[in-house]
Amino acid sequence: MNGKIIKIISNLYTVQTEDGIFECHARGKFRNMLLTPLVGDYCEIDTENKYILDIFPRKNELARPMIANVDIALIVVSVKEPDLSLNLLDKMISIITLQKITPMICFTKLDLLNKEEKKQVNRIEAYYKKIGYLTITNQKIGELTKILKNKIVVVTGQTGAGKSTLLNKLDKNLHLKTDEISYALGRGKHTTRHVELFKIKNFYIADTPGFSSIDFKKNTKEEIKSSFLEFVNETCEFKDCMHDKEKNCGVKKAVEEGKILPSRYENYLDFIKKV
Ligand SMILES: Nc1nc2c(ncn2[C@@H]2O[C@H](COP(=O)(O)OP(=O)(O)OP(=O)(O)O)[C@@H](O)[C@H]2O)c(=O)[nH]1
Ligand SMILES: [Mg+2]
Ligand SMILES: [Zn+2]
Repeated sequence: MNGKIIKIISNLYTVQTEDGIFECHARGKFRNMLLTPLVGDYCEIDTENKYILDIFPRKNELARPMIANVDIALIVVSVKEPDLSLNLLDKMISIITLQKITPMICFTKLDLLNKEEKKQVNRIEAYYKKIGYLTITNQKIGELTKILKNKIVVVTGQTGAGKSTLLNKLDKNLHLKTDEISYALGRGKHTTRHVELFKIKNFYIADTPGFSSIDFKKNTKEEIKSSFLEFVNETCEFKDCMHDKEKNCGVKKAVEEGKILPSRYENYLDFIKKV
């Protein structure tokens, strides 16, 4: 029978199939093949002896958290407490894009803003939507549920952004712990926290511990350039233009004309200077 691994605790694999849930062990063959079954893996199981027999090829795999076959990474971004950081948002979008996973942005805590600040956030959201990203706020749970239909979703974002709160809103029965500031310290205490895909309605979703900062790993300047969706449409004099010091750069022109959000361009320059 075929199924999906939804939870792993030490060497016990929880597999969801059409006929319900099976707790399975993996065969030694996976150790020999240097293949570690991951949460999100599609597999074939022996339901009688409760063994995983085979793992099907993955479309992608994420290292943090360890999870395979992710359709959407839902980036949870608070607009206050912690304050909105477009630098962190743009970095997460790029990192996720470069892992061949579709990013989606979910703004939270808009209720903490005054009218003027809210308008500003709406303008920012409209920009990201216009250039082609999926965006939502945590006040639109019905709409979010529709977008996530049949998807495997990983929730990611800064500590305290409201990830667990969002999952609890999506499913009233989850009762995930919220406000655990201790994750920010990350000193071993939570490092063994297991990954689990929760089945909510018709989609699967994994909560993850937040972080205070993240960084590009092994990515080149060119890759980072390619992950800025809206830059690709602009024409520059030089085909390999890095949109930095070059003359006749279409991206810089688009920034000056107000077509590209200045923070997107500044963050891009910041990222390529640091790799
Ligand atoms: N006002 C307001 N508070 C919120 C909102 N969403 C979450 N919070 C609060 O923000 C705090 C942090 O929320 P969590 O859901 O624990 O945040 P998290 O992203 O899971 O944090 P970590 O697990 O530490 O990474 C909690 O006190 C929540 O009640 C929101 O939309 N508005
Ligand atoms: Mg949390
Ligand atoms: Zn250019």
